[in-house]
Amino acid sequence: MAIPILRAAISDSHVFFNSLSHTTRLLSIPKKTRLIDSASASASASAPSEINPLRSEVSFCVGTHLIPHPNKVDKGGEDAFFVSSYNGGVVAVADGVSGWAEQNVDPSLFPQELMANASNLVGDEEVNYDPQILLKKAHTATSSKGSATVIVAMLEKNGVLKIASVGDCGLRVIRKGKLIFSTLPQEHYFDCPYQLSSEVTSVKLFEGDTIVMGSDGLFDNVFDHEIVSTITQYSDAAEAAKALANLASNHSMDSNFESPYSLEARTRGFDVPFWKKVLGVKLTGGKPDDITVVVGQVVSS
Ligand SMILES: [Mn+2]
Repeated sequence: MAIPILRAAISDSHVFFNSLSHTTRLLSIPKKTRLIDSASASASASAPSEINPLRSEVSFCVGTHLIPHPNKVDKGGEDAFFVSSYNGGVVAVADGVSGWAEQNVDPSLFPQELMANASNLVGDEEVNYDPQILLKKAHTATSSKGSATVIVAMLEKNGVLKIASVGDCGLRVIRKGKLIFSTLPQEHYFDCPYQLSSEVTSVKLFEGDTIVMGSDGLFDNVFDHEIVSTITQYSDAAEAAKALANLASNHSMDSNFESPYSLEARTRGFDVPFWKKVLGVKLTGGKPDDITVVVGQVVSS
């Protein structure tokens, strides 16, 4: 049911996922049998569409692209993500916290296992199409040591997108060439003890809308206006995701680029030493990181 697109947690399949970047597109998300069960609270949302055939249903057409940190190419980096065609489509990104490497823990294992578990649990009856419950159950099922920032978005066929997020992975919604929704980065990690106090955010999407989801490697290096202009240039979701990832990668290695990251750092009082400032040196530059981009186009299904 779910199509996990993860870098491998098993070393045997490492090579398969080890390409510098990979692009996967669900050209058309296969029709799924509607989940009908008595426990489903979304039954009220799904039943009327059966009665009213004129109501259009939507789903995601998804393109993805991942570029690992230049120093972590051999292992594929510490981001993980999955895409599922369940219901209107489910997309998720997790970014492992690198600090675990100091304790001899591979920081990539936790986000990979978390995403694999989430991908397996997408259709779970108890998850009931709630991204927060999905994260909670996926976390409970994860045994790897580590922590991550994570975002999950689930599209219902009526166009309601439900988002749960911990940390600074983000999501943007673009409608008719304009940014109409943005998640706010949070200061904490998805970690033990599990805390996800934030509520699930819902956004109503319509055919023609595009979502851009990514790890901080995207949002630290690419401004929202660049995301919007890139999205409007590409009709193909996979090409759009690749273009955004490449833009983020180029900016991340450009020490002169005034990146969202460097602006934010200066806002928070981080800067080059005073004696350098006197010489006209500014804190600039992108931030090298793993870069994951998921582009979802809302199409009628
Ligand atoms: Mn990151």
